[in-house]
Amino acid sequence: MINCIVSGNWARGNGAGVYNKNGSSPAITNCTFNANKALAIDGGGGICSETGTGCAPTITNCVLWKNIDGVDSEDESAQITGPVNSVTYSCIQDDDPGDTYIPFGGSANNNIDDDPKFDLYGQWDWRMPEGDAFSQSIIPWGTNIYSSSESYLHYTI
Ligand SMILES: [Ca+2]
Ligand SMILES: [Ca+2]
Repeated sequence: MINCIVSGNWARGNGAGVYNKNGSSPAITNCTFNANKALAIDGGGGICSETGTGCAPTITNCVLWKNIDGVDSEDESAQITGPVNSVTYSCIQDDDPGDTYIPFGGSANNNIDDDPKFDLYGQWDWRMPEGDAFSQSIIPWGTNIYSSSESYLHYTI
């Protein structure tokens, strides 16, 4: 799954954006998950992977922001829950964005938890401010075969 925006989905249970079951272990790269809602508590509004069946997604260079689970929770488990292979070069919202705790290995995995500051949030536009240090900090220039400096200067996808 490459260069996708996943937004505005709703699930009665787990995994509103992506729900991995039965060992599904996709590579999810250059994707933005925003405003997906799973009603289950800690149900992974953005990405949920079933426990105990070998699911292990590899999540790279993704933004997971303002996904919701349970009763309007926007914590870490609302963004990604369940087993993963790895989460790297990504922005993941948690209870305290911008503090020293950063989900999924933090800075050692090149993850951040800062507000991506979508330019026109709520207007189906996920661009980030031009030249913002944020976008440059999570996008691995020169090592990401799916991106070019031209198209990724302004877009998270
Ligand atoms: Ca939660
Ligand atoms: Ca934090």
